[in-house]
Amino acid sequence: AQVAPGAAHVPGWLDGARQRELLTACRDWARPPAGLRTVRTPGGGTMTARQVCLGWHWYPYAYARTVRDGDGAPVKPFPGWLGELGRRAVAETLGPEQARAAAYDIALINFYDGDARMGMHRDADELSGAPVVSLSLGDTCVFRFGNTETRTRPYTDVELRSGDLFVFGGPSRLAYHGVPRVLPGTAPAWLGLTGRLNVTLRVSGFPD
Ligand code: MD3
Ligand code: FE
Repeated sequence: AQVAPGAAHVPGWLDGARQRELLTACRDWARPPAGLRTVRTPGGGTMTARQVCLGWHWYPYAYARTVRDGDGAPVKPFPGWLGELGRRAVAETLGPEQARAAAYDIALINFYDGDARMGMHRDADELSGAPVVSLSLGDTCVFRFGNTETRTRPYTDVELRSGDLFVFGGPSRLAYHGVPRVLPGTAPAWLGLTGRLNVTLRVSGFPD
C-alpha cells in the first residue's frame, strides 16, 4: 500500500522461512568483531536501539570502513544476496526502473528491546537518493512517518510487524521518521526472537 508519495508498506512480505533465515544471518552479524554495539551521539546521548552495520559503518553522523566508535575492526562485508533482496523489494513496490539504479552497499541493523525507541530524524548521511528498504522482524512497533519540513506533526503512525517491508523513495527518502514504541510480546512465537529487529538497506553513493 502506498503510504505517501514514494513510500510503500507491504505487510508480511517475508514469509516465515525467510524471516527465520534473515534472523539467523542477523544473529551471526551481531557477533564480534565489528558486532552489535551501543551508539553514542556527539551530544552525549545514547541510542537505545543497538546496532550492527554491513558494508559501511555508520556512526553519528558519517560512514567509515572500520568501527570508528567501537572495536576498530573492519566492517563486515555487505552480502550480494541482501542487495538482490533489496532490488526485488524496490522492483515490486516502486517498479523496475527504480530498482535498476539501486546498487545496495550498506545495511544498518537495529536491535530493539521492549524499552528501546528511536527519535524523529532524517537519514541524510548517504550521497545517493536511492530508495531505503526496511525489513522488520520480531515484536510489532509503532513507526512514525513524518514530513520533510519538521520533526513534528503532521505525521502518520503505522504498525510494523514481523515480516513487513517498507520502501522509502522519491520525496519520502528525506522525510522525518522514528519509532516511538515497541509492543513487547507481540513477536510470532515460532520466530524465537524477544524484542524487535530492523534491517535497512541503503545505497551509499560513495566511491569504493
Ligand atoms: C524513512 N530505523 O535505521 S525503519 C534507521 O525501525 C531507522 O529501526 C527505524 O530509522 C527502525 O535510520 C525505522 C523505517 C525507515 C528506515 C529508513 C528510512 C524509514 C525511513 C530512511 C528514509 C526515510
Ligand atoms: Fe532512519
